[in-house]
Amino acid sequence: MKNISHLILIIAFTVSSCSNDSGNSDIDISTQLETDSSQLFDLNNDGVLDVFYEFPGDEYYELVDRNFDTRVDESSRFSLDDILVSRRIDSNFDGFLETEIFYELGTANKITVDSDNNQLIDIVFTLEFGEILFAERFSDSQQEISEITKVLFEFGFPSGEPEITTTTLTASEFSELHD
Ligand SMILES: [Ca+2]
Ligand SMILES: [Ca+2]
Ligand SMILES: [Ca+2]
Repeated sequence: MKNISHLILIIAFTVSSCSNDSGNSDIDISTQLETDSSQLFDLNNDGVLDVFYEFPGDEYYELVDRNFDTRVDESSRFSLDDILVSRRIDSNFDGFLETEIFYELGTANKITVDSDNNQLIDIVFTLEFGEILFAERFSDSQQEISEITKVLFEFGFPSGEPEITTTTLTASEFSELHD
C-alpha cells in the first residue's frame, strides 16, 4: 500500500508539473492521469472503488470506505515521506468520523473521541509505546457539575474501578485541552 501510494504521489506531481510547463496537447493526458490517481482500489471487488487519495499540499490523505456503503469511514493523514501522522475513523459507521488516533514515529500515542458528534472531544485515551495507559471521559450530564471518569488499563483492558472526579472544566475546555 505504501509503495503504491508513493507511486501515485509521483504520478500526481509529475502530472501537475507537466501541465504547468507544457502546452495544450498535454492537458488531456494530465486530466486523465489525475482522474486515475484520485480513485484507486476496489477492496470487495464489486466494481465500486473503496480507497481514494487526496493531495492537499505538504501531506496526503488515504480515504477508505471500510463497510462498502460508499461513505468514507477512515481517513489517514500521511506526510509526503509516507509517515502516518493521524487517522480519523467512523467506528460506528454513522457518517461522522468521531475517533482520531495520533501517531508519533509510527506508534499511536493518543486517541480522542467525540462520542456525541458535537465537535468536542469527550473521551481521551493516553498511550505509551502503543499500549493504552488510561482513558478519561468528560461528562456534564449532571446539572452544574462536570465529571471526569478515569479508567486505568492493563494488557489492553480496563483495570480496577473507574475513578470519578468533579471538575470545573467546561466541555469546550476539556476538548481544547486534548485537541
Ligand atoms: Ca468495492
Ligand atoms: Ca463506509
Ligand atoms: Ca461515527
